[in-house]
Amino acid sequence: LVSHVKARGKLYPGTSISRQPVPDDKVAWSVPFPEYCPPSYTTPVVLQMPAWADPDYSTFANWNVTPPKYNQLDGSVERRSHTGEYMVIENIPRNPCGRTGLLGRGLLGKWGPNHAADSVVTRWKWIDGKVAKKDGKPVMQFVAIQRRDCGEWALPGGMVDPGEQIAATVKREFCEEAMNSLSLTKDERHKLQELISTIFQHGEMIYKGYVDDPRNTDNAWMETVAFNFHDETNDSIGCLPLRAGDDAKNVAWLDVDKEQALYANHSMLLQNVAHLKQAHW
Ligand code: RP5
Ligand code: MG
Ligand code: MG
Repeated sequence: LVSHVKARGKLYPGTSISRQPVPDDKVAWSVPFPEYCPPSYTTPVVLQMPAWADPDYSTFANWNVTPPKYNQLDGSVERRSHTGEYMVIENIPRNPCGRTGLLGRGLLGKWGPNHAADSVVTRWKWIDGKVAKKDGKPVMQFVAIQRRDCGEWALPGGMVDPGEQIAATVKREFCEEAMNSLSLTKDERHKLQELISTIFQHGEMIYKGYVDDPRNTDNAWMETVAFNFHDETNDSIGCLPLRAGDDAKNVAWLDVDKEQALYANHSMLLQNVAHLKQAHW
């Protein structure tokens, strides 16, 4: 596993809580770190136990709550990790990527892996009837959304609902965030879903695993499966009418380039796509 960096950011997102600093060489659990005594934080929303969150069975009020079935498919909730079996110590899972400087679940609802799916929707960049080139390589563009929570540009993506097929999550989240499907009438949404289903038929999985998400903690973390949907001729995906919606405040075609700052480890996902298509990076 690649060491996480954004999951060790000083301030926990949306709070004034500071993580205990974890130096690069102390991230791995196997390295002794006797001074390690991080603060604990779980957002009040999660503690109120909405449908998407696990109980906080570590408190006295919930002492008799049975812990989730870790490393298993727990009813319709996927608690297995893409990274393999994770450690569970006294019913609390341990981040497979190492220390983050914070205990608890932070903003995440589930103990252990919180599963998401992302889409990398791409086309070639055309200028005056030709594909633009940089350093001799064709330049790609991808659909980016600007996240409402932190203002960073990111891939369209979101949480897998219990029992939901990942392919369905990818399409649903793209429609919600990049096409504002939630504001459409039922009929319009149906039409859009049909269109998206044909256009998104041939996706290529380009990543499956841990996400270096700023919301991660020692006991809860993001994982994703990401698919690339590429429009070779700029006549299907390439001309979809984009409109930001739900947790996205902006949507745009951005150039695929290593200088483009993106949320979490989304830049690494794009790098995979650029490599696959032998495009400029
Ligand atoms: C990232 O958070 C994933 O890669 C995905 O893009 C996103 C899912 O969370 P929300 O967009 O629902 O906040 O870790
Ligand atoms: Mg969403
Ligand atoms: Mg999202």
